[in-house]
Amino acid sequence: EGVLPQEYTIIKMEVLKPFPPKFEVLEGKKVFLAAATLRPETMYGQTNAWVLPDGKYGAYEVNESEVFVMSYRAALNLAYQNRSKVPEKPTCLLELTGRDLIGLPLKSPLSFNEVIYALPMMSILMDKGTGVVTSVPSDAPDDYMSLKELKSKPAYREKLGIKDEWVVPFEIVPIIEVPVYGNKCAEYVCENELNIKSPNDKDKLADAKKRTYLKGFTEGTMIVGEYAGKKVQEAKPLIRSKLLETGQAIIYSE
Ligand code: A2H
Repeated sequence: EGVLPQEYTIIKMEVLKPFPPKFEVLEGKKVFLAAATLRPETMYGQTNAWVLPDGKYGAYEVNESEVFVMSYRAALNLAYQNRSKVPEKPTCLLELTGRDLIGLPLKSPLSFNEVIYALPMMSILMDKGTGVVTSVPSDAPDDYMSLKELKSKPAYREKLGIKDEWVVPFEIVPIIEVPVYGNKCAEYVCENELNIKSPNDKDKLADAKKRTYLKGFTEGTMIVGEYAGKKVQEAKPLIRSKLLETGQAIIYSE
């Protein structure tokens, strides 16, 4: 943990109707999985969302019509952040586990995939961000390795109750060009540089994250979207502001 607060962007991933039976009390509301990211400029490349199967989540009413699904800790933090516009005592309308979220169809801001699904990731920390992570396998090593594992192991999918159509059709979407690493920077670093075999290889993944994060941010160029051709450094604040202004995201710090 650093000394300075980390400034995240919470991406509002809308849960599509019809809701599952368990969500009955949320009928008539707009429900979002609230995913915390440091890379809002990568949202074009989303292929799914990640949740921790055994993680505890809640559906928190943040205003008259909107509900955010996230950890209790994140709901409390948000309530004390004025810029978030979340009331000081967020009401939990429904207690959930990650398992209840797996398979939910989502519509997420900027994503080229119009519908994506919530899937399990075992390395999610419930005491960081919201406990919900948006998956961008082109640029995030964790996302790349976890999606690869699910895609390549039908028996593992079946064990977890994951339907093929939530996983199999989703390919890496190139969104940023990085010198040497190319436009699937996470794949390049995981396969060619570090030869990572499993999403549980924490040490190597930490190294992969450092490499892709630094190089992607300092040397990357957007190849898609409104700011195609611009450096990631320039595009990031512009894309973030737009997501915030259009109500598709909110600021979150911890
Ligand atoms: B990032 P830091 Cl494209 N548990 O978003 C595990 N990981 C979490 C999390 C949690 N509770 N909450 C957020 N994260 C992930 C995009 C992305 C991210 C890309 C590339 C790198 C990257 C798409 N996933 O992060 O420990 C989220 O993944 C690598 C640094 O606070 C979030 O940003 O520095 C990042 O970790 C926050 O990590």
